[in-house]
Amino acid sequence: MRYFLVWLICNVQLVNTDAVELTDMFGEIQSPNFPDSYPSDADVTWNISVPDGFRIKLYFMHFDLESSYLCEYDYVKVESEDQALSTFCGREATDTEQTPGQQPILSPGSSMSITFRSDFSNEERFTGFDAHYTAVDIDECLEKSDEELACDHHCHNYIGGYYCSCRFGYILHSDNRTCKVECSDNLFAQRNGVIHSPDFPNSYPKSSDCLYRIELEEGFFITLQFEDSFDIEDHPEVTCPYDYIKITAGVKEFGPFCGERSPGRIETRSNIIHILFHSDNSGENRGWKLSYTAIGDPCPLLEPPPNGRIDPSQATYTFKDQVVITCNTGYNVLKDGVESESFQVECMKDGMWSNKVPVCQIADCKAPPRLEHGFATFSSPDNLTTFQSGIQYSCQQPFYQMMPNVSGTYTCNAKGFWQSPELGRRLPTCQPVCGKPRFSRSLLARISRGGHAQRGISPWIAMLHRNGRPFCGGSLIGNRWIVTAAHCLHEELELEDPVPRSSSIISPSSFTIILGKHRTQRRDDTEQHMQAGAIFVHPSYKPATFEHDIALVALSEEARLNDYVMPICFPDSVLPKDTMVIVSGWGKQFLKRLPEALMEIEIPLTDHALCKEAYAKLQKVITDDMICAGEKQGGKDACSGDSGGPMVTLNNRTGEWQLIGTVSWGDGCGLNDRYGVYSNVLLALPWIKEVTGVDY
Ligand code: 4AZ
Repeated sequence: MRYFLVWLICNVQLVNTDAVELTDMFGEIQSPNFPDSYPSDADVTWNISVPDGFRIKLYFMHFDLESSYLCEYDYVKVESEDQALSTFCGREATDTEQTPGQQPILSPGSSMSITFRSDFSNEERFTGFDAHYTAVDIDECLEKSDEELACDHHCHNYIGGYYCSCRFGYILHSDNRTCKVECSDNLFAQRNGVIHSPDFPNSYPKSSDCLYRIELEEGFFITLQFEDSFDIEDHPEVTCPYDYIKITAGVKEFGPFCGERSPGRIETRSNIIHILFHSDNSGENRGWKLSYTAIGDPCPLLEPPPNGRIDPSQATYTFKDQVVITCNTGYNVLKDGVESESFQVECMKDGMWSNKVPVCQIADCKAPPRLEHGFATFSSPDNLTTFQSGIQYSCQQPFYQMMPNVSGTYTCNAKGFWQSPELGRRLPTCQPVCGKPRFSRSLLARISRGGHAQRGISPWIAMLHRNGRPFCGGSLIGNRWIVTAAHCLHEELELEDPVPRSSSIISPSSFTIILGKHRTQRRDDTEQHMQAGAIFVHPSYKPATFEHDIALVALSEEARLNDYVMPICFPDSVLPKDTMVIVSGWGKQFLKRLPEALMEIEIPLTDHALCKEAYAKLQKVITDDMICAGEKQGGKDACSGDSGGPMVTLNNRTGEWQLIGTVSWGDGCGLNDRYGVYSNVLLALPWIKEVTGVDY
């Protein structure tokens, strides 16, 4: 009797009479008639299949089959992908037969087939089996030991499958398994460097094609030096079938290289090199590392020029090497007629220097600049003007002196400039010596009485000459200024005129200034005739009151200083009353006669209050810009024609004569209790210095 019965728990498809296809994720299978005894001659197969990434777990809850040697009669056979997993029969396991017991059965893949078979007879009544199955996830990450299928870096399992990912810096290859690197764009443009496989000395990435380009200027030759540590996957018989390194240098090729022997040193003689490193999808090798250098053809040895040097100093120079030629201190680089501090030459690709070595020429200060009223003398007999030569500036003695008071020694410095320890590159000036007449007063007694001055004793005095006769005096300041009285430079004016009008000032061309003058109406050998260039009247001058009766006349040419022509010095302090001063001039004498020659008197300065008082009686005001001098009893006094002339005194500290005042006015001449009135030079000094620029 042949029959069979199939229990269908869920979605069971009958393909033929003895095979059941099961595709659900879980289910139950039972022997026919279960829990009743199963029929004879039963032959049922359950084909369970679940999606990829799952396996099937089968668990028997009940098992009761006829027992037979090696399960020949009745049995349950579990297979997977044509491979028998187990065959069960009986009730309990023996040495030769197995029962499923408590142990679940796992399929290696996603399908399992279970076959139940009974023979034609059963000696007893057997209830068969009842089993459950479920689809269980495969953890591929744990199970894929096969290197071909395992993830290269990270494995991530999920229900029904897995995926691979890569470490930072790597990208997943299209095989979804290996991790490669993007390394096709490495450009090296330096003259030396180091290149190595990715991650060296750790294993290099798989499935990668790395390109390293070294591209230098034409003229360089690149040399590669591989380190001894070299490890690229190879094959005992075939040359580098998996991983390799290949070098292209222009038309030349080097490699492929693989294995553990380093290629060592490779002289490519090329300026452009491509290094290709290929790895396949398997293998764990450490890779390689190289350093490269590039040099060009050498240039001929360079000799430094005499008195010069070359930096840097090397035994050999090759393409692109640059040297700087500099000269020793005091020498300058001379190239094509142009002087400079340094000169650079470069080794070219053809092995020639870009330029010839220049010469070092000694710095030359050239002829020393001219010093007005002075001169330079050379320290060396052959008048050398080159580096470290010396010169000595001097002023025309004794009428000019050096200002500031320095040695006047200059040395030619390394930069080609005359340089002094005190003034650097600035020149001193030669200023007129003031107030030191060659002739000194020998007969003071005579002066005290008033009388003719000695020739040259007052070399600063100037005679203002107009219409054939002297009309005023003045004093030489510096070598081109005369200080005089403002009223001397006025046309005859009405005393009511409160302020000087410019039109009332006489024309500079209408009078002459005579220096070195002594005699009144006869020519002197020493005289120098000068023209006035311009007239400057004190801005506060009041013709009506003679306040600030002082003016400056610019000479149209410089005075030639000598024993008879010398400027007077400026005053430096207020003098006490009774200080003796000397007044000189060609003014009228008593009896209204002109003297034959320059006259001078020595008188004391008058107390300002006393003078004020004396003139108050006459309703005349003595202001602070006026100084009075003279003796109470009268006698010695300046007079008409002396105006503008000097009132001087000897500064005992400096030994110089100073200009204290200029003759201005007075009530009559030499009268008792009347004093001569002079314009105060010290008070006008700021204005004088500003207008003349003279400051010594
Ligand atoms: C004058 O007429 C003049 N006694 C100068 C000075 C004096 C008087 C007059 C002082 O130039």
